[in-house]
Amino acid sequence: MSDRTVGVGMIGYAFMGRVHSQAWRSVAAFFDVPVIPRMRVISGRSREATKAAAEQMGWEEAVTDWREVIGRPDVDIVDICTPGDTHAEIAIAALRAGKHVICEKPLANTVAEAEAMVQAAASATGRSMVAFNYRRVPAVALARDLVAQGRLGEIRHVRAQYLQDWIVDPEFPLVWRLQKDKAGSGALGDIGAHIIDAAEFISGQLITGVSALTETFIKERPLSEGSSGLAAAGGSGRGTVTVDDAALFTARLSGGAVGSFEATRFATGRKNAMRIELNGSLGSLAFDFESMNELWFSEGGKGFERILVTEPDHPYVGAWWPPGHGLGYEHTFTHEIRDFLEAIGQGTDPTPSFADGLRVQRVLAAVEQSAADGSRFTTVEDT
Ligand code: 4PW
Repeated sequence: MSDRTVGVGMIGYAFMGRVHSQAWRSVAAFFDVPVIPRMRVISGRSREATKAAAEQMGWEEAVTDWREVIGRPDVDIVDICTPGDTHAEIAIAALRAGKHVICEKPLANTVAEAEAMVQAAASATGRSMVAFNYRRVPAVALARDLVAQGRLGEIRHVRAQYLQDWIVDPEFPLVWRLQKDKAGSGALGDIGAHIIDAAEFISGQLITGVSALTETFIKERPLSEGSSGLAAAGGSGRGTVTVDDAALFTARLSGGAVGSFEATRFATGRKNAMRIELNGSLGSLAFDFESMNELWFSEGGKGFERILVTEPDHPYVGAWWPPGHGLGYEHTFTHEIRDFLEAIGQGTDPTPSFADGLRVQRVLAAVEQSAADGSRFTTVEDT
């Protein structure tokens, strides 16, 4: 076996586990990565279901205790795809065991947990990364490049929305994403975290303070009997929704820009509209994930024009198909794993780091605090 092989163990195998598995499976077939992942083992609570998932997704073994994954000498990388309430415990244990760790977003359910994860990462030999996959949409990476090149000039406005509608039906069950003890928050942490990260990533500015409001439209839902992806079946009995359905806030950013942010699962007809627009003194750009191969760009006083982000010299694109053939949601995870393996191979720290994850967590906390205080402007800790 090649000495470039690294063993991977994944905790959790649902929606994010499936898409991460696809990335682990395909990355070395398309990118020239310095280390080659071997999909050793996954862990989940039900023996039968985990075994079936392992077979279907290409993992060699299945276990029912995540500690077993972390204890294995043939596992070098631990991939955390569980709900947020378990991230801190698993990540800290894996880092202490000398593993490299990639962890789904948001990094944790609270700022305190995220701080403990950052501390563990700082004293670890393994590398760590938080999985904000939308940074690896080619159009998003191109947007950041255009801003960094100064093509937009001084950034004045950041306008970001993440719009979904999968829980509009009041009879949609109370899945874990609607429970505060499991998910930390609702639309805010699940999808708001993505636009916070994307806004800071593209603009190069940090959110320093926010004024927010949140709303829970449907207070009670049927208990959940089973879920897959974002779909679920309801059982008998009802339970209380303990998270926000929608979160809106205005923000100030470190470079002088002002921002507006909206994260909701009640935007009927919008399925996964992760949108961001930046307006600068020289130009503007706009992106919508529902048309993820396009970036709209304006400069020289002209209106917006479309850039089809499928050229081989666009970020990540050269590894895939001929111009115009387009990429999808799953490719963003392959790109993320590619960058993670690249950093491991080169002995550098991947981004976004756990510290970047903590930053987002602090913005989420400021949003919740501001909303609880009647939208009072709230400074983001440490900016
Ligand atoms: O990270 C996000 C999820 O938790 C995703 O990219 C989309 O929104 C799909 O599910 C949720």
